[in-house]
Amino acid sequence: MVRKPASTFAKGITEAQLGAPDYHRALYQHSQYCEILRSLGLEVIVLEADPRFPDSVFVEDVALCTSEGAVLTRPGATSRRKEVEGVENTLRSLFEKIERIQAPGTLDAGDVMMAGSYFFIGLSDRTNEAGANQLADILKQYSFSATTIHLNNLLHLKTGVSYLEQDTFLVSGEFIDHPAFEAFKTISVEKDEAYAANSLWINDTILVPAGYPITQQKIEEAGYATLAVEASEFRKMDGGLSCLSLRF
Ligand code: CIR
Repeated sequence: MVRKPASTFAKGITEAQLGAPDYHRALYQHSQYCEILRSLGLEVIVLEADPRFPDSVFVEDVALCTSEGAVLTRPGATSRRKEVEGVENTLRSLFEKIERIQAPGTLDAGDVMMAGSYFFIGLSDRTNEAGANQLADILKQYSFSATTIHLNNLLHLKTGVSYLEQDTFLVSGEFIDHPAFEAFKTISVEKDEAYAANSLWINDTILVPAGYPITQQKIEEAGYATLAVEASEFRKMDGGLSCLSLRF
């Protein structure tokens, strides 16, 4: 599930200092992203843009979809809190079980990394302990395991870590040699290419943001097929490839 970029996209939250995004280029990159998902065998549900919420294209943050049920989040940024309403009806038509993170908990699902039946939940400026604990309890009811992991510098856990299936994590910055991932194989991302740490496994192909050749090559050398995907306008607003979709 994706949501089209809003005309107000450039008014969203960002610390990237890369200048304002070009809305028309963002629309184009978003439609290309959807095409790539379709070409890899996914059905794509496209929600209409909502100009009241500049960050609403980053739909990953407002819900967590699992094989057992979906969880509506309570985003940490108050300007994003009502984005949840925009996905709720569609998720209710798709999932029998829907849970919700409750105040005082906050949680952005960009902080949640699924690795099989195991979930890592990042504690960040957006996700607090109450939110993470509520999610861990819900996941345990679903018979999944969950553990929390503290973030020092990153916006979201998935800004710095991606699970590439096959017991392999792509890791950058503070997550290189992090004990949480010591039981897994890891591919490390160099500092200059940190944005590519948010790469996305889709049906055995890894989508890597375009312009990060060293990371793309490392992923290929580990035996994966890759596709480079243009995401420059989303990067300007601190979003990566995973942030643009809810996958289930
Ligand atoms: C925000 O600051 O919330 C958005 N501008 C970017 C959200 C990116 N989402 C993600 O990493 N999952």
